[in-house]
Amino acid sequence: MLGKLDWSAIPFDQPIPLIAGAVVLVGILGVLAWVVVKGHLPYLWHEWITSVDHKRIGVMYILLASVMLLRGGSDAIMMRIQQAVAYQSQGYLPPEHYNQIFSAHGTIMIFFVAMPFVIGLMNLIVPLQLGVRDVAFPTLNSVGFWLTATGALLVNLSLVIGEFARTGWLAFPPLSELSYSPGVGVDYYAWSLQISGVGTLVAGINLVTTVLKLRTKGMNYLRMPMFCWTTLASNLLIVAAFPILTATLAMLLLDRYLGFHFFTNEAGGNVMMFMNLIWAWGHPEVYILVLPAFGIFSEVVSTFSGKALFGYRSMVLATMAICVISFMVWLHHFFTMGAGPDVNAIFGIASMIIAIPTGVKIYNWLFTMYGGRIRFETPMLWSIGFMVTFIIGGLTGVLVAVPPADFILHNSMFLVAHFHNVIIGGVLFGAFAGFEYWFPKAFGFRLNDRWGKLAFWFTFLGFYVTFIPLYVAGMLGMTRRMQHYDVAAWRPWMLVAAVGMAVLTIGVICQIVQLVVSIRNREALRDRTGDPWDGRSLEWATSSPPPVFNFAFNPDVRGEDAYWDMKAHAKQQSLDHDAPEYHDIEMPRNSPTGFVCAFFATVMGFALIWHIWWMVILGGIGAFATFVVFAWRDHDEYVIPAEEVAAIDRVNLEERRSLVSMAGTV
Ligand code: HEM
Ligand SMILES: [Cu+2]
Repeated sequence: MLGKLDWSAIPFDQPIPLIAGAVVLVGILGVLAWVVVKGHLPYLWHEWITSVDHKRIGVMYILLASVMLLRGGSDAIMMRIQQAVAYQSQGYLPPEHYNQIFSAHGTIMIFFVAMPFVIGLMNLIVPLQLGVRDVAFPTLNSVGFWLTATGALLVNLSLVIGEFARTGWLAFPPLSELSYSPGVGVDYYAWSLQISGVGTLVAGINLVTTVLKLRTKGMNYLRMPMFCWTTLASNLLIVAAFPILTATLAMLLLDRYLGFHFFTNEAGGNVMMFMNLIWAWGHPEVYILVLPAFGIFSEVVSTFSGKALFGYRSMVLATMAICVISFMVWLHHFFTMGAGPDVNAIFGIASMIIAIPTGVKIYNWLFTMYGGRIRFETPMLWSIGFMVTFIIGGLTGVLVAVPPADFILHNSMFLVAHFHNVIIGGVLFGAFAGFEYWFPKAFGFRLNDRWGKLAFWFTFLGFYVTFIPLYVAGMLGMTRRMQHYDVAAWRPWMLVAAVGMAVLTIGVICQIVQLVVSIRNREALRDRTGDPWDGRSLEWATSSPPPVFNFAFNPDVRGEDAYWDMKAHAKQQSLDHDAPEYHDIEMPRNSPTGFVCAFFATVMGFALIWHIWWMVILGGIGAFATFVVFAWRDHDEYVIPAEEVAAIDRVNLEERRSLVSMAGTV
């Protein structure tokens, strides 16, 4: 009846996950009870859960990412403590538990922190920058988000029911095959990623279509803000790469569930096939994450330098070059696995070539700053911190892309330092910069900048104190994923790294404090202009937060300089229009499709993990039926009458006009 599920699935003998699980459960129940008692449930349901508004969905993505950052972060803290104390001792974590932690940490950080963070920011901002009302497929957008949430939920469920994979974040066979991992850990891993992967693919298709098809009048490709370009590049990579991940995981699952032999060592299976496939997805994946961050830095650097982006066209070219080349270097992840010197050399050189367009970007940012009037606001600090940090990460990348060097550094702590260097210093700093920069757009008030700056400095310093020692330990021969060790020379570096982790944690706490303090002082921090940073692209041309329909009129972009002119023009247009003629606006209706569909996907995923076949069928039918019902609906849009649009827009214009004339600028 319940497949493999019985009481032994709950780890009664392990206090750490049990206590953590209990705390989280009490927390969730507490929030839920508060929501119900205060009567917020209808509001949440109508305004958020069923919302198909790209801005709301973007915010929910970012919320999911932030919560998961705390989860993935606590795993990181546990690992750093373990490696600090596990010198000539077992440490405080049993080995199999440690293995689960590093696997869950990597999986969560990539799939449920970095991905939803950048997808959330793209969702929130790109339609605004393009001057349009929504993404191409609003309901699908909601489905995409909720499927991502399903994946996150399943991963966290493994904390208390069953176990998580002990195979690392990419679940290499043969370790992930049934004979070496007979438990449900790998199944949790694979089904969570299958389900959230579908969500990501859907989001990717949506954003590609939005950028290609839905630009406002006059917004031709070479007038799009840089963030829209990097969004396009990143989502093209999603559309091309995620099906590979889906297929690879499907094959692994066939091996595990039905005794196929795609990747086994016997019966004709081939492990190298897995390596090729997973990295054909995995290498583009790191650019899926970092390209949107590049876009954010471009926007932030030009806004806070008070100058148009230097070398806009070369930036576009560099972005698309990275997009293409990143698909041709996957083999550098297994130089050591016997492809031979010729193949290694080709892929080594191809990998290093990516440094060229990346360098172009760095120079363009520097030249944008050069001669500008730089304002060191928090988003700008993250951007400058990024430039310094990312150069180090890129250089160490070029180093490991030299095959002979990689034979020494592969799977060492040096590698761990490299990819954290680029992912934290690139993607996470970018996410934070975007968060600080666009927060006032999403919520109508700024974040407290004292706490923001403190958060930056602690995170920045903490990052270096944590990861520079890992480079050293790697060069001293320490391999990755060690539960304990006996080499005295590594010990001091592990201790320093643990101290660094503490500093990093203070940075994260500052950010939480910043959020709390800012929400409490939101009246004082209120921004009525809609343009608190003197921005250069269209998202600043509407009020903050924007009305559901974003723009009362589709902005008309004219002129060659797609940035400053465009905004000045857009502002002028919306401010000077004396008696504009408003029209009815049709907007997509809210829909529970995404949420209901994700509910059934969760049921189905859980049932698949535990081999509860009747429940699998039930979940599958439920999800399918949801789509059928959705496809059959009669009313998919509602009309906002012209008078209502006019009323909303007049209030916004009044606010903006009075403030603009007060400031004496346009
Ligand atoms: C010039 C740019 C870069 C070069 C030449 C480069 C090169 C490499 C190479 C050769 C490896 C494999 C090393 C080994 O397994 O021994 C590697 C690993 C890795 N890189 Fe990079 N990299 C670059 C930029 C980036 C960026 C921008 C990111 C992320 C946003 C990134 C994320 C990673 C990750 C996550 C791994 C480790 C995967 C694993 O084995 O778990 N790299 N890099
Ligand atoms: Cu790579």
